[in-house]
Amino acid sequence: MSEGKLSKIERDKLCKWIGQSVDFKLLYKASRDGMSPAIFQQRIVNKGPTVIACWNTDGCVFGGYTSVNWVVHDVHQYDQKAFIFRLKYNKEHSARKFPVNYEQNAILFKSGCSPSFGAGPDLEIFRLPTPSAQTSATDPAASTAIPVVPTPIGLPATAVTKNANGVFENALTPDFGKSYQSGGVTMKEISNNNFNYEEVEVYQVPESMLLTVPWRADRNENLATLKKLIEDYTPLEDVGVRQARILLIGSVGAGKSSYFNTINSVFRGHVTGQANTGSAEASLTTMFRIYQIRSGSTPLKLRLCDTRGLEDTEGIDPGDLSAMLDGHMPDRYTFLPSSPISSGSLGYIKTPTINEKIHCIAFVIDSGSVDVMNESVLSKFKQIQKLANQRSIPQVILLSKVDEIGVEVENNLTNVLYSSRVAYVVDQVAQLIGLPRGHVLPVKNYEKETELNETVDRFALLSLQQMLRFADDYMYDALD
Ligand SMILES: Nc1nc2c(ncn2[C@@H]2O[C@H](COP(=O)(O)OP(=O)(O)OP(=O)(O)O)[C@@H](O)[C@H]2O)c(=O)[nH]1
Ligand SMILES: [Mg+2]
Repeated sequence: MSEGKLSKIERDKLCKWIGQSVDFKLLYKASRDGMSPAIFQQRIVNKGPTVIACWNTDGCVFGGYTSVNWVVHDVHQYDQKAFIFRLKYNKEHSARKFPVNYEQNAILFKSGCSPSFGAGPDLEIFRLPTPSAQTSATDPAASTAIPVVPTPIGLPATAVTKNANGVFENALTPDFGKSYQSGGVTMKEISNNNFNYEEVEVYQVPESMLLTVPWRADRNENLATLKKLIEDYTPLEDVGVRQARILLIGSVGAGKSSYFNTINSVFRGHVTGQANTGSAEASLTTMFRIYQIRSGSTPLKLRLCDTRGLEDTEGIDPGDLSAMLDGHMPDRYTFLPSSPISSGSLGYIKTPTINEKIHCIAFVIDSGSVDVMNESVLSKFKQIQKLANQRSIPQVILLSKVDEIGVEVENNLTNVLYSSRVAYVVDQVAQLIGLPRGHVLPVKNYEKETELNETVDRFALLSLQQMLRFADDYMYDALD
């Protein structure tokens, strides 16, 4: 934004109060447009969230924010996010936010009047002069772009005109604190009760999808450190687990095999596609795979277990679930329709050790499917959770395809932790599955890329490390 009088500091302050980083677009400027109900109506109605800022002749800067549309109406509009603010007092920076108290009276824009905040009104922007007050003494030459014809004496004014000094004079007596929380501050301490303006501006502040504060704090470690942490990972020695086993389970096409490929790529140093991935009606993965991952030639002390899609009719039989969790299912076991693995099946592991059991379950869920999750998949998740809880196996949600949540993430993956839409989906999926939000791990898998990307690697490693911590919890539990 280049136009407009708000400084960067002032805009940043407002963004912080609004709770999002926003793009300010100048809609109205008194010195350019004049000051009348008609022009305000023309410029600010139906423009979504707006900031109105006033500069008075004492060097006070104050105004109001609303997150809802201005509409011309006889009754107040509801807005729980509205606030009145002070940015400068007598030329000094003195920022203070006064949130709305009675949301139902947040804003009002009556026909032929000024837009106002609160039922006091707590803040009114201007007041048309009464017929007797409006004289031909106003300087018509001072008003510019939209010329205001001086009102003949005796007729109601239609505008506040500039005086010879270019100031818009207003006699206002707002009743501040009626609908907004004054916190003991008076209107005098905001504006000096001076409503003679050098400038008034209105900005459109379209809701951005980016938060100013991340919905989850990022970790400090750089990529190399995160990688090293996983390379150095060793399961709790005393329990006899050589490699932590993480089970990837979810719907057809959720990104289970792609997640393995992504982790494998990070440690191989280039994008690999060892596991078959793609889209098909039925699951592409037909076998239970217990993947080994190597960093150079050294195997990591963890394994990722890939499975067939859950909703598939030829998919995982309920009887297979407990066999998988308990370590009876061998690597490369082919899932059979309505025929669960049994002790007679080829390779069946009769007496699995704790090393062969699952130590952490990752429900792999496509971000785009959270709203429309298939009932049968959800009930299978619940079934698995029940089995997992009986065995004290920790569970997480790998929220895959996070890049598809919105353009702000698709264009720049580093926005994941700042995207309000990602935050919303994280909340939604945590509720749906019934796990704490901290157990939801957003990831973007390698799919179209041919080269490694630091941010993709970062989220993949963060998720893996979190799962290893949960796997450790399982082992500590087994030890106690
Ligand atoms: N945009 C995007 N696409 C992804 C992501 N992860 C996976 N995909 C794509 O989604 C499709 C399915 O991915 P898979 O990894 O095969 O899914 P799966 O869960 O293993 O599926 P089945 O084995 O068939 O049950 C593939 O076309 C992937 O390229 C991701 O994070 N972002
Ligand atoms: Mg697969």
